[in-house]
Amino acid sequence: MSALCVILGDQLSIKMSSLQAVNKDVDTILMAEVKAEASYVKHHKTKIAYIFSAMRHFAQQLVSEGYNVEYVKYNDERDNSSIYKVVEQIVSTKNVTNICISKPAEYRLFEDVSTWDKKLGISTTIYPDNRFLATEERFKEWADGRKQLRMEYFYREMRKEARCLMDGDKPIGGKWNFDAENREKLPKEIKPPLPTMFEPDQITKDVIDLVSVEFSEHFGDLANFHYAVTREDALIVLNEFIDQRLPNFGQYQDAMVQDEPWMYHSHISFYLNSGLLMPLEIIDAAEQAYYNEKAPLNSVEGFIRQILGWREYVRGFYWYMMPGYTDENYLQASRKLPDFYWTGDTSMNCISQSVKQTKEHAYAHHIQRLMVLGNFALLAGIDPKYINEWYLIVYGDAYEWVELPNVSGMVLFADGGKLASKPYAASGAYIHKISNYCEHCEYSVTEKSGPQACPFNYLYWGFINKHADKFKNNPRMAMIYKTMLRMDEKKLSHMLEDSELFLKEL
Ligand code: FAD
Ligand code: DLZ
Ligand code: SF4
Repeated sequence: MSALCVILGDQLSIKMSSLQAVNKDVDTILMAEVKAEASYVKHHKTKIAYIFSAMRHFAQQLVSEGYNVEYVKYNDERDNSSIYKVVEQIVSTKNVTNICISKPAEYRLFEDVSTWDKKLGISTTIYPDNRFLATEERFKEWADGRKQLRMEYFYREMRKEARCLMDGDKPIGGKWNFDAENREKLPKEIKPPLPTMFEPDQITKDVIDLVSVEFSEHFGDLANFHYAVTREDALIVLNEFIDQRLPNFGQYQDAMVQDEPWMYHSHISFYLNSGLLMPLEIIDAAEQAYYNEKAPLNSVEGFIRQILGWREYVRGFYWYMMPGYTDENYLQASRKLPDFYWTGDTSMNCISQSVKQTKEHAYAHHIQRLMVLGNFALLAGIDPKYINEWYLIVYGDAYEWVELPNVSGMVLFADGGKLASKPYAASGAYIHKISNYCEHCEYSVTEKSGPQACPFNYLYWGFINKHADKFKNNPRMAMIYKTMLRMDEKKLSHMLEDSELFLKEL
């Protein structure tokens, strides 16, 4: 008996369910850099470099722990067009009696792996993906029969089950959610700390050279690659976040500042989504910081909610809705993606900042993704298929299980409200309230129409007007429609005209 255990590029944890079944004496671990995974979308160069380098480092760790590892590099001679192709070759040349793998995180690859045992004629065991706290069955049990799925209620159950920030059966502090305290602009005199950065070692340098040649056509820069590529270094990032940023995380969670990509966010999503870090250890570290009086409750609760709440919720939601969720387009948006999503060349400073930082780091923080880039796509009616592809390409933490619900559900309202109760549409005033981008912009955020007016202002009312039939009866949108009805007719028609003209020229 000898098993072939396949470890995918986002399963880089010694605790992976598939590895628990491995007998080091006889079994082989397969890891492979393959064309299909590296190019099913044209991933940001930094994302590929990160995954390949983290894979190579993890393979080294496995070898040092006594595992028998077969590692296929991108430019090896053999056919590495897909994971299946590599597995097929090994099965045909070695005495493999069965295959094991943890469930791939994306539906596309899961569907493929599900056909392996038939195609190869040997048993393939798919173990549950244990990089999450809630199983798919747990989510389904919670979701089945509910009129509405909402993160907040799922999160409360997760808090109770994980016994996290609980005082008996009540939430610590008497509330489940402290967001009301979490919406401040960053004062001018405060400068966020620099993120934790690592000098690339030889493995990373080799990979960067490979990516520069093989993926030269892909979006993004590589010059500033500074990410952790081992669990050891990812833990340094986590610890520095807990010490230096978590205390301010809540307060400035929504804030955006000119030329400050990192703010008080944790920058752990690359590591969490590829297995270098596991969710419970992060949640425990944050909770401990609260008990040790190193960070206030509004920050700790707000941060834990992102992981125990949002991350678990979107992942459960993805598997609950797939397949089919990729085709949702409730608002029938059909516009192509404007070029400035790739170049950042636009006079809208908030967009230019967010795109240029994305290009440089394969990272933008949540509010840039949601309220700038996402909000614009929603207001402008960009087709979900183009904007989903864009988000999947440009972020180093992007996998369909997390990208798709955030984009189609949270940002575009393409699912008609299955994930969120209302669209996150906002005018320039919102961006102005939480950032200093407008101070550096050619447009005027206070002007509502005319050549100097901030495009978000008239696009917002164009959007509200266009979708009145869909939203006017939504209780959370009622105020907006009342405001529109009370608006001076001339003022409204100028904004609607500007909106139409802008979209025509886009
Ligand atoms: P922090 O702000 O420090 O948050 C801590 C952690 O919480 C994150 O690392 C992440 O694991 C989790 N988290 C926070 N918000 C969410 C959320 N909405 N959904 C799931 N997990 C969350 N996150 C991804 O990991 N991959 C994506 O492809 C992705 N695409 C997004 C697309 C859009 C349109 C939006 C609005 C959000 C998206 N997010 C995505 C969620 C969020 O923006 C990122 O997780 C976050 O910016 C990563 O940076 P950070 O580690 O500094 O996060
Ligand atoms: C993202 C990615 C990339 C760029 N390359 C590889 C690869 O060469 N080999 C591999 O095993 N995994 C890679 N991955 C991660 C997979 O795409 C990921 O496992 C699936 O999308 C499931 O989440
Ligand atoms: Fe963005 Fe409008 Fe502010 Fe310019 S004025 S930065 S376009 S919100």
